[in-house]
Amino acid sequence: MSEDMLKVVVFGALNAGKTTFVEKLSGQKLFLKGEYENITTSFDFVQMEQGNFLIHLFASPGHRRFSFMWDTLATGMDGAILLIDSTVGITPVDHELIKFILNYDVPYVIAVNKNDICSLEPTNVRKELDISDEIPVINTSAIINQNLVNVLDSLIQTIAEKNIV
Ligand SMILES: Nc1nc2c(ncn2[C@@H]2O[C@H](COP(=O)(O)OP(=O)(O)OP(=O)(O)O)[C@@H](O)[C@H]2O)c(=O)[nH]1
Ligand SMILES: [Mg+2]
Repeated sequence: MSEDMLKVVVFGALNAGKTTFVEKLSGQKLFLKGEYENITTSFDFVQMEQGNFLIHLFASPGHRRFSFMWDTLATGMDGAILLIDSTVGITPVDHELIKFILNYDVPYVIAVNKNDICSLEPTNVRKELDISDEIPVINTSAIINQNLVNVLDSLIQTIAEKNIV
């Protein structure tokens, strides 16, 4: 990790809200948006400042057809955000993505998105995904920018703690 730059990647199943998350959190419209019928067919990237850090914020394509890109995006990441679509619930893809992130051994947080129309209890999410109490699980709504900055701040804090010990 360079001193003040963090690479953060948002993962999540198809349609979970990753592109919306990146745009609302950063307050930027993506300059390059590879989309076909609203499905991301490339990856999303913005650069933003948060606290003392310059964040290189990426989001992966959710469609399984583009899963070959996940490893490329994950290379060199300092932390990950797993976005879950609360209107769909926890799916096999979410289980797969947790395993994928764990394999990279980086701090991660879980955002349970679309909280404006549906919500899942964080305790149940933890139980279903079989993750420890230390992993932050935060209800978000990307569309109304609810709790997005809290997700990023929790991740930054977890990354900072990991690098102290
Ligand atoms: N109600 C609601 N809709 C949302 C929210 N976030 C995203 N959406 C909607 O969900 C749909 C998918 O959003 P995207 O941001 O394109 O999802 P994505 O995860 O980037 O999709 P892929 O990259 O194709 O996997 C769009 O219609 C968004 O407007 C949210 O928090 N609440
Ligand atoms: Mg997308």
